[in-house]
Amino acid sequence: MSPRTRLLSAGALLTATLLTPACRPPGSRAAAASATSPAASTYVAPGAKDQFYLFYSGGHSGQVYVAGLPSMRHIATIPVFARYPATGYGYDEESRKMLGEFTWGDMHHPGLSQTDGRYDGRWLFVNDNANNRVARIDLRDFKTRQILGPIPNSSGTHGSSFVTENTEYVLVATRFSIPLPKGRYADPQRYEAEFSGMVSGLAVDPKSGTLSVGWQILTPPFNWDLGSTGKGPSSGWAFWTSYNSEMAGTGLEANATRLDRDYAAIVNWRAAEQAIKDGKGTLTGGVPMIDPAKVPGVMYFLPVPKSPHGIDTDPSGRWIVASGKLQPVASVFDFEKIRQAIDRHEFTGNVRGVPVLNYEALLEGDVPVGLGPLHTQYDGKGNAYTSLFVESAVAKWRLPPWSPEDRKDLNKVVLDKIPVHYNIGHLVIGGSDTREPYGQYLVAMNKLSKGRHVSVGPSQPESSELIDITGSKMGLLAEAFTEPEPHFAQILKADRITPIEVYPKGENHDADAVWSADQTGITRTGNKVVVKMMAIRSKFVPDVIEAHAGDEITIHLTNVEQTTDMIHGLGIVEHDMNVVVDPGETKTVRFKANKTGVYPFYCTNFCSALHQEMQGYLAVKP
Ligand code: RUQ
Ligand code: CUA
Repeated sequence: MSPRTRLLSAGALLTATLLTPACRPPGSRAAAASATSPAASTYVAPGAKDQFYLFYSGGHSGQVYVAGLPSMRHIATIPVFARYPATGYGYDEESRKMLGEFTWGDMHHPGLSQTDGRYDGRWLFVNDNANNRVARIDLRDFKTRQILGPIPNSSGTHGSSFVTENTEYVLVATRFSIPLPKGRYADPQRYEAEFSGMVSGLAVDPKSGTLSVGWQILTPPFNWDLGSTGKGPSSGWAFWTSYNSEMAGTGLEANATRLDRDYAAIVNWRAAEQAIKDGKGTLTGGVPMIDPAKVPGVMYFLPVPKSPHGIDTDPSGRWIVASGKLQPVASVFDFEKIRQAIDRHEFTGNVRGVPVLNYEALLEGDVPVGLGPLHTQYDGKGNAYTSLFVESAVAKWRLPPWSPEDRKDLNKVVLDKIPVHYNIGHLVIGGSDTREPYGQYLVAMNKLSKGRHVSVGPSQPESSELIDITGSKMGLLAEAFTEPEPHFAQILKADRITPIEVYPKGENHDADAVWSADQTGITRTGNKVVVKMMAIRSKFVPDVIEAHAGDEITIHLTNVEQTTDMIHGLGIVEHDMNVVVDPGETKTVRFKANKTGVYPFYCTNFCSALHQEMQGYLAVKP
């Protein structure tokens, strides 16, 4: 089939999908009957625990949500890019500083840290498409420990967070292009001439996990989309799709879908790293930047079907699968052939000095998976699973090697299809991006739920579905609300990590921590009042803070408990202040006492039978 006929049939099938069984009305008898037996396999009895963590991005809520699998129960919220009074995040000095000038973020793709191509359970990295940041969550305590950014020379970190095999880097590509350096004005009508995109290598400190911008690669103003990192034969490489190879500055809906092919970037990140070491970068916005036209070997372009979205490396690292959302196929490329073509300089031309590989020569096959293919995940047993946005389904298909028979009609490698409700975006299989996927479960993260829950008004609840992938046919097990706006997720075996539940006293190096009543106190220097306060069941010491209007008040609050789940909060009435301290933790809050009067403060986290008595006063004199 030529790309054009493919497109035509996509259009025809699109109309047909409106009538498919995927849209069977919820609550129909068939649905109710089939729901009884699978329920047992997702049932986690009281006192029993889930087998897996599901970390899913909260989109423009800016948070990471944690659910257990297979129960799909939401068990935790990890605030990252937005304040969250439930844990006091964004109120104390440390987290306020991390959040900086922004009150929200748009999180899309969480990525777990890896060692030797397997999840090591140390960190979870997440991106903020809106404010060009990437954050690191420490899985030792499930807390956000760093927010890096805004990343220089970058706009829209959508193409992240892709972690390399040994967490050398978190790789980021830009969704938007801008005139460089950042802050420079250029007429958007001069988009092609004036705007640039960027691929960034964020270096990860192997001990602390601290992120820093290592290097960048300048790109044409394509809109970079999803990506993945290599392993095995593709170790040291990374891949992104793009749309808008037309380089249209405005009216993208029409102007960025004119050409039949867009480009995927094939990036040799080890070569980029080496080029920087060899001094081939130019300092731009404080970051060494590589122009791939001047430094050969770091970047290549591979044509892929029109307006692609996902590009996913299989667990062996040999097969690279790109999906064009406007064509009903998953295109499979053999990295070994890509590598050979690169070594032999078999290019069809170049775009701005970046060599272009030969699509026809490198394509292993276009698998007719269905309509609106977005993302592909792997079970580690030779099968791939592609989400079909338009068709509201997941297609299961077989990776190469294919027999000559298969090749004659690749419909034969499509093994199964299951409807989802509705319009699936991402899907996730535990460990799909590692050498050893867990298989077992697939979670479909659906974009629209259209009446799958009791109505709560115009803002329809989001819905994700748990699918059993252990058999030859996929089986729908359960459906659950997932906080908006879910994008990608990661699944981690629960026994892979042992989070701490108390901060050991010996580890608290805060100079202002206090552990007994005699260490607490209030000192005044000019109009600065410093309070060292202790929280313990069920009191604050001291429990009266005297101040004058206009004073700057700093409270260092230590929770001296060393017992699991003994958490205290400090909320100050009419002061927009709430800090929460975990056992053994010290946090600092700072604010202006600019109102005279007496303002109660109290413990906001239920801690004991006398929790209600845990209170005090901020007494402000004129
Ligand atoms: S994108 S629905 Cu933001 Cu992850 Cu593909
Ligand atoms: Cu301390 Cu409630």
